[in-house]
Amino acid sequence: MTDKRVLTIQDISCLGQCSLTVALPIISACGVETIILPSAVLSTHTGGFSGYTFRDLTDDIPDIMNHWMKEKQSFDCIYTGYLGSIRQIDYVGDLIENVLNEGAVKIIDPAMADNGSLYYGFNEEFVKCMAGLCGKADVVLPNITEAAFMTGISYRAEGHDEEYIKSLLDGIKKLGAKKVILKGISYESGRIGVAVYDCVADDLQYYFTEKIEKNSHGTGDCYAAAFTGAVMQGRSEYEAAKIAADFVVESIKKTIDDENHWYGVKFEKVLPMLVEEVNQ
Ligand code: PXL
Repeated sequence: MTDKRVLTIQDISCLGQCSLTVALPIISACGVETIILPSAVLSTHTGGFSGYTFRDLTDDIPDIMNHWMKEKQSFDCIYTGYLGSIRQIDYVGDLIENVLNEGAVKIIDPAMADNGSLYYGFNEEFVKCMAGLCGKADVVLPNITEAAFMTGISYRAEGHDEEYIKSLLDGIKKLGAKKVILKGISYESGRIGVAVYDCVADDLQYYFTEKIEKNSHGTGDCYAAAFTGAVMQGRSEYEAAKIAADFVVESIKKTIDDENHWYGVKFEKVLPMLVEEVNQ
């Protein structure tokens, strides 16, 4: 069996424990070769810092892709996270067409919103294009806010019920996605979970963990990276969703007592547990 290779395209936020600076170490720790395509370089992420630098690398994306094509390099999975513009979303479509092996897994994390609001710099048009990209995915990993934006269903912070969750899942299915991992579901206080929905088989499962009352940045990126690593190592989507959830909860716990560490989570401390779980 040849080893699997994942291509991930996201920004580099030099400081901030998100996007590529978490995807590369996490997927690599899972034992999976990780090819990166940096879409931009920022001094920090945009969620709470001000005055950050921003170097747009959009124009490099087609050149990088063309070089890989010339070198006959192709990949078993594409995993996309934070994308900075509609043009970048279009280029992801080109990468899907041109540098994936037959049967490659397309994992799209529509990282663009949380807690009921879009991240700085995004608008309705971007949401529409991201919804289009999600329609091409094998697995989409939205949180409740992103699912609400992409389906046009109103956002509910908590007090979810199954009817609400199923309407979001059905909306994402209608975009064309094959599987949905919907994050941030709250059916009872003190518990939070993910829905793992197979759109084709119409099969819905849940996994719940304790809810830690802390708004943490970058946890969606840690979740998607751990999920991708686990799936590439042959775990089912449900197992991968569970492994990723436990990884994120432990990462938040390792961070919660350090009030200076507000910008991300100390996922590095939990990599040994992740590696063990993925390889069990
Ligand atoms: O964690 C998502 C993310 C990634 N990259 C950048 C961000 C954010 C969220 O705010 O600002 C640059």
